[in-house]
Amino acid sequence: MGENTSGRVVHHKRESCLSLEEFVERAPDLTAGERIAVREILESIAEGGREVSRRLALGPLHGLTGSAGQVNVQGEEVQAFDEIAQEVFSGLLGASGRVSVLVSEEREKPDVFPCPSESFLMAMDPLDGSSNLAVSGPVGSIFALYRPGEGDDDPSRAILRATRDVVCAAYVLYSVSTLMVVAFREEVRMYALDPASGRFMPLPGPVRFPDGGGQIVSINTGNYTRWERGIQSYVDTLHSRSSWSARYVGALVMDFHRNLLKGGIYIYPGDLPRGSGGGHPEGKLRLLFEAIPMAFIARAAGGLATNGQKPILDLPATHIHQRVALVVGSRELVQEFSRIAGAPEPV
Ligand code: AHM
Ligand code: MG
Repeated sequence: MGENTSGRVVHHKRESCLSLEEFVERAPDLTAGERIAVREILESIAEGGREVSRRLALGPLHGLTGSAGQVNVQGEEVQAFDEIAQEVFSGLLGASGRVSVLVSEEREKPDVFPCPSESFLMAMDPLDGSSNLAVSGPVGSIFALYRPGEGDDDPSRAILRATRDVVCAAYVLYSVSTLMVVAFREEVRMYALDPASGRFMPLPGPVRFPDGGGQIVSINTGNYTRWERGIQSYVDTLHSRSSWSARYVGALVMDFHRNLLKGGIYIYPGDLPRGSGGGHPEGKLRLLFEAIPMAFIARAAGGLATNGQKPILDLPATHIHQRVALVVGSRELVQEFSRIAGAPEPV
């Protein structure tokens, strides 16, 4: 239910909407205890999303659009909001008693929290695309939830071993509206924040990439001369066509979300150093904080994700802050990319 632009309340078809609680209730392969834990974690993410959304809206009034003057473990400047979002989410997830190990793009080492009962390991990027804040552009928060393995007390090793056992992934998109998108193995659902009640209301679903795969390509072509030949060939091929659209916001959550709803592909390949620019030979994005969660959501929505060689969800994780090339989107467009770029076809 919601209000349309004329002030009239819109009723979505009840049967196509699932509350967060109902969605967790029908998620596959969870024990009764895990189901409760997952629901509480998602409620913490919703609460954090609401708080971050509220503070982002006030950002320009508080002068919070630029750099906090610190450097994070990736060697990048920390925006003030990166740190705020980190504190908001780690505070709520830590207090939930359901996340035993939390790794974050903003922290070099894992946070470890006491957990009395069923608990999960989590990786998060608390605020992705934060350079967009300087222009009030969209940003997002990204999460993946892993089932702990047996007998590994070292938190870093535990999460690296668990990355192939994603239970649930989610993102919060802060844009014209604040949306929360949640995926279990085979289904993706979407929720919109009602600022008046502070509640995330279910939208009709499930969410799937549209039939045919779409025509949108999101890639930073400013890096063209730094790419290997296969990526250049792919972009050259696009330019010889009449029917495709380039769309690139420079915030993964926004670019992915548009492509999920409209049909498209997001690509951030490795790029070689040029001149004084450092480049990202292994890719810019991080396996744990960005690639795995988006790959899991894409697969649950009928799409695919690869690093150009292997499916993202099959890659071994060797380091918490490991970077990776990312190609993610509809099945049709990722398969086409692989054919043209000369990469093995992802399955
Ligand atoms: P961040 O984690 O430092 O915010 O960087 C990740 C972001 C992605 O959201 C976005 O897709 C990409 O970096 C944009 O990079 P570029 O500006 O090099 O195109
Ligand atoms: Mg990021």
